[in-house]
Amino acid sequence: MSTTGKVIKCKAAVLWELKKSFSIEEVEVAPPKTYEVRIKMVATGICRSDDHGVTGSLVTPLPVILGHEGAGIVESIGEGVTAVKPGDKVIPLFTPQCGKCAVCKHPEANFCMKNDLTKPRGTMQDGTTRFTCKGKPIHHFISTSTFSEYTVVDEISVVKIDAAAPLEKVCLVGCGFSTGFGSAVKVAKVTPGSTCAVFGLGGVGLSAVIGCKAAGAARIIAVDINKDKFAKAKEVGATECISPQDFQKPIHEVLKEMTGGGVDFSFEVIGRFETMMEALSCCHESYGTSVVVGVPPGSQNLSMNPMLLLTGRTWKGAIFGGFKSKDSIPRLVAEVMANKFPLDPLITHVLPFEKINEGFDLLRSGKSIRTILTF
Ligand code: PAD
Ligand code: ZN
Ligand code: ZN
Repeated sequence: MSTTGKVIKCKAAVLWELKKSFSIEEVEVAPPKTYEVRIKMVATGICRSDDHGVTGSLVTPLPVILGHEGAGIVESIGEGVTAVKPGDKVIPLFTPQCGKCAVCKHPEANFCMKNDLTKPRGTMQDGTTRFTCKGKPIHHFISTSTFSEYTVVDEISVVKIDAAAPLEKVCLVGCGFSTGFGSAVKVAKVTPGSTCAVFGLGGVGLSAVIGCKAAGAARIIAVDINKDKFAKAKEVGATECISPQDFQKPIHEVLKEMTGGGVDFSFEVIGRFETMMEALSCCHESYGTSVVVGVPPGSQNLSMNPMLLLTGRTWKGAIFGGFKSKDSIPRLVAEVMANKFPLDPLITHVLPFEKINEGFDLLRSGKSIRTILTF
């Protein structure tokens, strides 16, 4: 029996309060309105940014259905939708691409002004939610909410991908892989023969390593305090792995000594002020570029000495690896399917959706890279 136009009752992981476990609840998912799309989720990754939503360091209205690294199949579409149709395989976009705003029209920029990240309302573009649980409206999370059997997104926040794409794998293109990879190839524009340092070897950091390698870096120095991550880092392209805890002196000094003055490109893929400063300081004072990828704790400031920049360093940051989401995801999915990049090493665990809390425990204990939840 068709569900088109009807409310769907299904399971979703609801976060009622900060720092609590997810509750698997029966939720009602309203049909998509004009220019909206309802998706049956097939797989979703667990990204550290979801955990930032749980701890409150990424501010988002509660109660909420988190999750933003998913892939699924269109169940139904609202009026006026032309970009996708029922049955299409799709990836929801936590950074939309409206195609009309100043950012979308800019040839390089990607952080569409219709995003729900900087001033999150936790709603659809029209300001309302499509989720209800126990009679209460439940908020959306950065226009995606993939921790639900069904979700509704705006047409500007979804893109069609290849019908043959393995969704339980390419869901990572929806965030972690593209963010890390793009930070190297698109944001830093890593050059052949260069030396890179990547701080933080989670799913996003390892994807930055993959990007550095794809761009032809000669040395890729991977930095993490959890040495269990080193084998995987080497597998995807790191040439050396170091832990700051093995040295008396600050790690930027160690890196400068290792590289004769500093690396060409550095990446902070953790989300801590200390490591952002270490990553900036370890790049060469005259020509180094450092990219902030990790999401810092909300509404706090970092003080730095501008001399670090005055001598020639470049300090940048980007959401989603600087990629325009709609334009880039279908191509990245095709490249993954052509085995251009090693995505499999990033997936350490696959769990049924109901075991979401177990998946978060694996992330918090440093035992997983990416856990994929399947529906
Ligand atoms: P993760 O938690 O899987 O990986 C973080 C890694 O950092 C782990 O391996 C830790 O052991 C390591 N680490 C922690 N503290 C230190 C330290 N002091 N020194 C060295 N290493 C340390 O996270 P992830 O890979 O899913 O995400 C990484 C960050 O990127 C996180 O802050 C997330 O919110 C952010 C992110 N940003 C975007 C974006 O668009 N900019 C997208 C997705 C994720
Ligand atoms: Zn993410
Ligand atoms: Zn836009």
